[in-house]
Amino acid sequence: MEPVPPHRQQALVERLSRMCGGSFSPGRRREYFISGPQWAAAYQGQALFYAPTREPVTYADVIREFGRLGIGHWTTHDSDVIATEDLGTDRQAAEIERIRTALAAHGVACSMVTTETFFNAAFAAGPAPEAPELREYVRFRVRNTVDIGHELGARYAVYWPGSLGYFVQGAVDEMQSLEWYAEAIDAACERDVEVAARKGRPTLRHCLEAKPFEPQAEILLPTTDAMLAFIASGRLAHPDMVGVNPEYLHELMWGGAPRAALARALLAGKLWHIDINDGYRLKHDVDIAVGMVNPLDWLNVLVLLRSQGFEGPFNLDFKPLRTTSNWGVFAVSFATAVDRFITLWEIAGDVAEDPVIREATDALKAGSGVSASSDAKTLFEANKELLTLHELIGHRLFQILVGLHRGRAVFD
Ligand code: GCO
Ligand code: MN
Ligand code: MN
Repeated sequence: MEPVPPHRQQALVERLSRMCGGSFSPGRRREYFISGPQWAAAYQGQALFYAPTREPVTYADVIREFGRLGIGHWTTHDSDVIATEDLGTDRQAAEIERIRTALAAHGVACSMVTTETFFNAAFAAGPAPEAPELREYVRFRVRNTVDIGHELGARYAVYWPGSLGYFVQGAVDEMQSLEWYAEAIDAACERDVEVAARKGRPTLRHCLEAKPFEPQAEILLPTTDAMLAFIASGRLAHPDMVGVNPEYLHELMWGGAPRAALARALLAGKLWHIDINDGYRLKHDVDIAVGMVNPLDWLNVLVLLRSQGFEGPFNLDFKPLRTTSNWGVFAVSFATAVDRFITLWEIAGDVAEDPVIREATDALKAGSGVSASSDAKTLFEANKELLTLHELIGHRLFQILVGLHRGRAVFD
């Protein structure tokens, strides 16, 4: 093949994207409760061993591009859009006005706000540090995020405790830290009750997000299950206002089954928000876009969510690859991530309707009809052939994922 000079490269990517097909219109994309994070779009490709590969982008760029793509919701950290030193000041109020204008101009709604309590040097000792003045600063940040959320019309607030943990054992008192972290969440909820009443708005849904490792060596609340236990611990003043925001990859990172983790959150009535992405088990937080690594697992996750009536928000918390250009972040990363999600969501609908899966599932539940009370051997024999359906269901899910159920020709 001939070399592709720089000025022809975007056209090539565009032509090959069109050849991929399977993309949805912006209007269709807007029918789903999908949100795009400011920080994901603005991620410049940097990491500990990686220099940035992309130019900075502003929230105005991100909101405009989300609007154009049909990503109807936008999410942000407080400090993604307001300089840390401006938080809580008149300059914040002016910036919020500009953000509202940008959102309205592009038909995008702010669905969720989140507090950055990990990046700034003030959080060197995490979001529940020993010094009272640092904890007061954390409370200021979460209260202020609640204010921002109400100003921007959000319905959700997310908290990822980030560095709630330690590098060296014994330096941090786990019990005390967890109690202090509960105080920060209480401060957010209490502010919310006040502001919501003043503004005549519903209170926000406060969602805790866990990650098993990074950025601390050991994490105090590493999994969604740990978050559920924290919510139920009796330490929170408003446990009814607090739920979870599981991130697909974060459950995979500790070796868990994301679908089972989501099921446990659903059982507890606390699944309120999800970060959607992909990656590998027992590895670091690679934040690959949804469906690129584990499409079959994702299909099963969506089958569960659809069957339980969970319809979002689905927050695209991924990192566009470092090899993707600024232009490619919107033209390829976000566009294809949304389209893969919608495709998997629709295929999950096919699973629910599929006659093979339906009959197999019903048959398993009907059992053999043989009553053999405590005779284990007879009970086993009576169900033996029926249980073979488990493997057939697994095969059928594969067929549905690759479209074989729609009559794709078999290979001779
Ligand atoms: C991560 C986390 C974050 C959080 C965000 C919202 O992997 O870094 O998932 O992206 O979701 O801070 O609280
Ligand atoms: Mn996340
Ligand atoms: Mn992540």
